Amino acid sequence: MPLDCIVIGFNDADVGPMVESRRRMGSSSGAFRQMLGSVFRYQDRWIHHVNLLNAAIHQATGQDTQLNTMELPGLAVCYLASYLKRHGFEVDLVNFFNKEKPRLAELLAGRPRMVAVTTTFYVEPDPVREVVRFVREHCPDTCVVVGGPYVQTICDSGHEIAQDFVFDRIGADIYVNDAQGEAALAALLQPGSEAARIPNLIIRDGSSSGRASFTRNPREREDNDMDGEAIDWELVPANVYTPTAQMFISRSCPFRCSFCRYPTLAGPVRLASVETIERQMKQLKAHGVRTLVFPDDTPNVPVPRFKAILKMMIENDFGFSWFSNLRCANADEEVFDLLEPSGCKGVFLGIESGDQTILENMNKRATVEAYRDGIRRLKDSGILTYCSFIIGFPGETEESVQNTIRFIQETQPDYYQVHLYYHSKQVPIQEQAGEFGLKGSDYTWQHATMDWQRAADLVDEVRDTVDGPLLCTSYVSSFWMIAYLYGLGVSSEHIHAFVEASKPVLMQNRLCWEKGEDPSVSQFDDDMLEAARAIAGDLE
Ligand code: B12
Ligand code: SF4
Repeated sequence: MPLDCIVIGFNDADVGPMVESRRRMGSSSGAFRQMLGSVFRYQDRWIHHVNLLNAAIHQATGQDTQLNTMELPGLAVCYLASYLKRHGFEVDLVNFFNKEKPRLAELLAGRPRMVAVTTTFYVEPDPVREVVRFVREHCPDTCVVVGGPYVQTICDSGHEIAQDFVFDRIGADIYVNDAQGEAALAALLQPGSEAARIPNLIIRDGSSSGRASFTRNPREREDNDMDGEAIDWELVPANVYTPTAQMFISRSCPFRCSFCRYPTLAGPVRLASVETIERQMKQLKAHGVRTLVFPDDTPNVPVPRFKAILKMMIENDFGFSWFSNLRCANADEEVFDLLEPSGCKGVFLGIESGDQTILENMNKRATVEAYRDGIRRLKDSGILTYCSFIIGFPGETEESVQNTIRFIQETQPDYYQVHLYYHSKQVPIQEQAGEFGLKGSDYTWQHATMDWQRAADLVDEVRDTVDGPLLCTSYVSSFWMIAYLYGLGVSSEHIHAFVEASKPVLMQNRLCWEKGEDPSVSQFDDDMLEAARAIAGDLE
């Protein structure tokens, strides 16, 4: 019997073309400046932070480690595979496309009825296109369905003509436009199903006058049950999620930060019950998982539920080490007391600014004081603190940036990242564009008190000035890299030493940009080689 469906996870495309396309935008956009703070240049190639570690380990020991943060189990593939299997379908999954191409080719040789391609982490069509092409090459007749956040982003942002252009480029048969989409996928797989009757589908009709055309079925937001449809880890091969698993314990976010679109895209807040989470943790524990990552944006809200989860983890004595986002302004003494005993090792704090007025403009519903207390309490408990900051939000001034610098210096988190404000016209602050004199979008904007060029210079100033906390790359979050390496048995000290040794390589980007030269490191310094050797030792 052929498989009903293969679910395909992330394709980690070469970051080089994206850097170069941003470079071509030149000084008309902050996109390239932003990128210079996110990637490393090594032997004339642009690479992500974790690939810098691979390169350093190779230089230090000769080993070819191929570490990759995106190897962590993709929640979308695990969720979709579990959902479809629970609904009676024969399904297999490929978590990380790059490493599993030979196995995928074998699976495709069995002529599956359908292939579902996830798009969680893409911001451009080409990596999805590559996956679709691979599928078509190996199994031309199968129905290729693409869904997930990138499809939703395309549908949310462009005119239909622009959307059709991207869909045509990707080359799938059907797209699912929904924050969830699993019910649509299951409906499509039902014998005798009629695609035209399933909500949220965008179906390729064919091409006329050189242009592909698509039919859009009516929109109807899915609202699948967080408990009834929680991942059944028995239905996912254990090698995908050991030794480090990710767990999503809620959907959407109860806040409305004025720079963020996530709550609108994700819909109403839905929470998994503590019993469901406990059941899943028992499964994960039984299969040898030691480290957990919760990618939920606000796992600690509502606070009573979060406490109940932490107490449940302590009572079960799971012994997991775990990492997550945390809104530390929404934690009381009891939460701080429960974190360490429940196994919390590190938290990502979206602080965004050390200036109260900017926090209010952002509608963060947090005070600088609460942030200070929160970081202090976390540090007292020995929990790794990783803080993220935005420079250039509407209302930002020279003085508010100095407040942010002062905040980082005084609170001394372990790690921090700082990035240039990115303005999507779909976020709530756009409604106040007149009030703030806000014009432009993406990385090219200006408002009454700053423009992107000055903000980009100030991002550099923060990086130059801050002393103590370790600088991480912005966006391609090094926090997940830290959790991933920790899960593989690398000590916190060795990760720290590697990140510290990375800073001069990252700073090279800017020095060379200022001189109009291409940066390139080909020989690492002694600190980097020592850090790489230590990590290689931990991995053995
Ligand atoms: C954790 C996370 C990360 C981690 C990933 C760690 C890992 N290895 O998994 C890190 C920090 C590394 C990361 C990096 C990036 N991330 Co990120 N990340 C997230 C986060 C918080 C959670 C993702 C997740 O696991 N969700 C849980 C799963 C279950 O949800 P899901 O993937 O949406 O899948 C559901 C549905 O969409 C659907 N579905 C998914 N695929 C398909 C396919 C089909 C056919 C169907 C029918 C349905 C379907 O099924 C699932 C169940 O309902 C999201 C925000 C969020 N809250 O979701 C951002 C998010 C996915 N990231 C985003 C971005 C932009 C990035 C970066 C590109 C940032 C950057 N500029 O570099 C990088 C990309 C990585 C790379 N190397 O290039 C964007 C994506 C926007 C988009 N695609 O349009 C998001 C949505 C945040 C945002 N609002 O901007 N990220
Ligand atoms: S930034 Fe985080 S807390 Fe704020 S609305 Fe977005 S997801 Fe919620």
